[in-house]
Amino acid sequence: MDLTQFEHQYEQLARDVGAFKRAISTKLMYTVGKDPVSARPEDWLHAVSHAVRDHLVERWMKTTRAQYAQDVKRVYYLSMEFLIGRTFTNAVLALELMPVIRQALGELDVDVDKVFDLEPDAALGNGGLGRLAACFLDSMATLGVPGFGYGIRYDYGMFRQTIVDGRQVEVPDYWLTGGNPWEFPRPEVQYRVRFGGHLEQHGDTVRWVGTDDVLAMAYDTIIPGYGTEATNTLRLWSAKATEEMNLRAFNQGNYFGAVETKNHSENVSRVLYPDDSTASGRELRLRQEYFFVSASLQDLLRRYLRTHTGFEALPDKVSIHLNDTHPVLAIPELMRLLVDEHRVPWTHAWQLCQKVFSYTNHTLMHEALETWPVEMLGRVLPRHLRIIFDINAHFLGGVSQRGGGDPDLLRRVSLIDETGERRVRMGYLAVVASHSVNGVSALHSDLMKASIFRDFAQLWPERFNNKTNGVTPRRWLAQANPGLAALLDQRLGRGWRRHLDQLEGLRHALDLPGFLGAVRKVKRQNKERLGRLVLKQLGVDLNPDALFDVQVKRIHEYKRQLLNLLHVVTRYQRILANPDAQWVPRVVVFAGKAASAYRMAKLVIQLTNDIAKVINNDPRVGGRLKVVFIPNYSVSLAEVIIPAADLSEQISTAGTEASGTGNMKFALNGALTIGTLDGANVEIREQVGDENIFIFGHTTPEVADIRARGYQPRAIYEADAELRAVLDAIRDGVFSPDDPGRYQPIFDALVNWGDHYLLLADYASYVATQDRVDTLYRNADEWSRRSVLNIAGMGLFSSDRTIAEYAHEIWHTRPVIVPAAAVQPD
Ligand code: B1N
Repeated sequence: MDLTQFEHQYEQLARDVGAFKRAISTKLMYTVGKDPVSARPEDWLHAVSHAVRDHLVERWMKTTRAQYAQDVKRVYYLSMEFLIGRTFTNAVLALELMPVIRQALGELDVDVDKVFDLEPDAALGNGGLGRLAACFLDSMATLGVPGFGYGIRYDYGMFRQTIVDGRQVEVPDYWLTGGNPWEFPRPEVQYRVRFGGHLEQHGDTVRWVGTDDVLAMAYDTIIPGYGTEATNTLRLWSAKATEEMNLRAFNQGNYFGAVETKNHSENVSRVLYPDDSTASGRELRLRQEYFFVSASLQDLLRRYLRTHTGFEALPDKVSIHLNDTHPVLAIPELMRLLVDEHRVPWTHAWQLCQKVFSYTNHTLMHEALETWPVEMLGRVLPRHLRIIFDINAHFLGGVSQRGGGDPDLLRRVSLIDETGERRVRMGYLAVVASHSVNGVSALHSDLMKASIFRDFAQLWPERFNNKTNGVTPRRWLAQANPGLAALLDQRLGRGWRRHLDQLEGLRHALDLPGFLGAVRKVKRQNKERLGRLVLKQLGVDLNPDALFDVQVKRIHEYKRQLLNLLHVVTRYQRILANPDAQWVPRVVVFAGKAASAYRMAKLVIQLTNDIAKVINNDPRVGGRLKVVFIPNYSVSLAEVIIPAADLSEQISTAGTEASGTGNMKFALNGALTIGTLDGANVEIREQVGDENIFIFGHTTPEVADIRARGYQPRAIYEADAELRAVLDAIRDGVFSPDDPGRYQPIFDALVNWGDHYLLLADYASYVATQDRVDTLYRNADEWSRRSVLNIAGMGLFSSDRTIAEYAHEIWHTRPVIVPAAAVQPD
């Protein structure tokens, strides 16, 4: 008798489980070197990771072979940051192996969830920019785009944030302690990267000599695609001292000196700069940027030259994407390699550059726009400075030929800022050398053309375009929110993982009996999951029926966590003034890191913790308001926090947040947004409908107008009694009785020093909108309906859509065709 399909599947599962049990046990013994009786959970994690990795390796090799056979155009995504987070669950889901792995580990008597939770995050990034790069890798693989990530293998990733007496204390993140089962060291792939030295001119040719060198060694990580065999590579560079550096010093008999020099040269890949949207301006950072860019370009040229002679075909086979200005030294480096090493004539080399490079801008914040002192660049990279001067002369020559009668134009667009200490403007260099310059949301791309690149947008309007950011639904829905994913699978089938616009289908489910209740139940379970974490970490008990109001992101003045706190204190004072009213219970959740040198951001963290302490322990509040600051925000923490949110706080001053991607993750998980018309919030509103999002505050032109007219925050403070009471309480030490003057600087920043981000101007509108939030939350069905309409509208914000746009409109790449899997023999 024929077996039914179900029985077939069951038999297959049993076979797979058996095979994985054997594979895991083998890895435990022969790769990890542990006896099952003494293996720690960490050992099991390594064993099962290696077992899963083997499956990816087969796909990886197949993809690489197909890429060569089809001579595809490759995209190189150069980024100082890749904020990957954990890999294990992601890999298992990509292989559709979760049930098999769970059962196999269960049968081996391993506590599955405990083991999953042991994996350290790969935190090789700061925030949105680094996480975007990670989502892009996932989407490139999923779409079969032949994409390579190139970056730095930092020994220390983003610092671990601890909170001591309410204050942020940074702890180093040595994430490689337990070994990294996902990386493949490639000691055979090493390039020499040169620093310092001087130039010698020989007729027409320039020689760069007398340099201090360091080696860049490759480490590869497999990037699996979802629902495809296509698999890509993230190649990260680690610094190693050169042989001659070792020998020279050792031979002089100075053993310790030798080790010191070696350490010094290897410092270049030691640690991630913990700055988000602020410039760092340190020489080591410049060296890091050049280090990974030089190794990457040598590597990709070598790969190209393996199958091509001459550089004629380079633009048809290679696209190099610059993730912000951090990798912009790739431009003079490509010129150097082509002109100095491969003897390509300058003009031809420059044409190649312009066809190969494209650039994404991620911020308009003046302090984050990279410039390097001419003096420093000339010392660290003399050849590159000379090339930049030559590019500038060639470019300015062209501009003056076009005329236009603006005598100031040349000074304004010059790659060298001559006001004060001479500096190289890296953003301008990127624009001049690229065929495409894009912003990351519609609003940001418009503002970019009107502000920082205004003159260039007039010179070359065709170069500028928008690519609104997106997030990968695999990690941010399937992995982070298995409850919601299961519900979507029931209603819509499994296709949304690759075709997120299928979420539109939820509109038809709104009136199905029980559907809104089921959505609510999932949300409640996610809130309970977060509640358990908060209880364990902070000892604070959260009521899962309360409205979970969440702001998690880097701490920065422009993101206005402080405005959120002004509302929290307002609510606190209202509860005290009117204790018998029917308050909608709220839990206000904060998380996020402050750059280690950013005083004001650190003070905001301390204020949050001080406010939390007072409110959570005030018996008069009676649990109707709770405030928590969850330490050490990270990708893996975000995966727990975001699915538990009812309300998503996206409240930056209009015109300051380039896009935001947290805003998309929250809405995708059914949170309603309270936000300004900033970044991608504008497009989120268009997708979900004005009725289903809480928009407040001044718009970008209004902000400009207020500033132009001479903004007077003190007048607002004096006119609004409720706001005044809040600010006075903060100033007078209500939340810092042990140190009453602690928050005077915050009061001053808002009331006396100009309130640069217009918190006071948006306060009344924000608080009134929070009242509307309460009103809606009282109507559970209506809230859930709008929550579903948010999910339904998020199709556009898949990073698959974003990457498809980059691939078609900027890179002009086609997917690699990976031959379908051969039928597995029994
Ligand atoms: O890039 C994200 C956007 O969604 C955010 O709005 C934007 O703030 C973020 C210097 C940055 N812009 N600039 C940075 C990061 C590190 C650093 O050292 C600047 N990050 C962003 C993705 O587009």
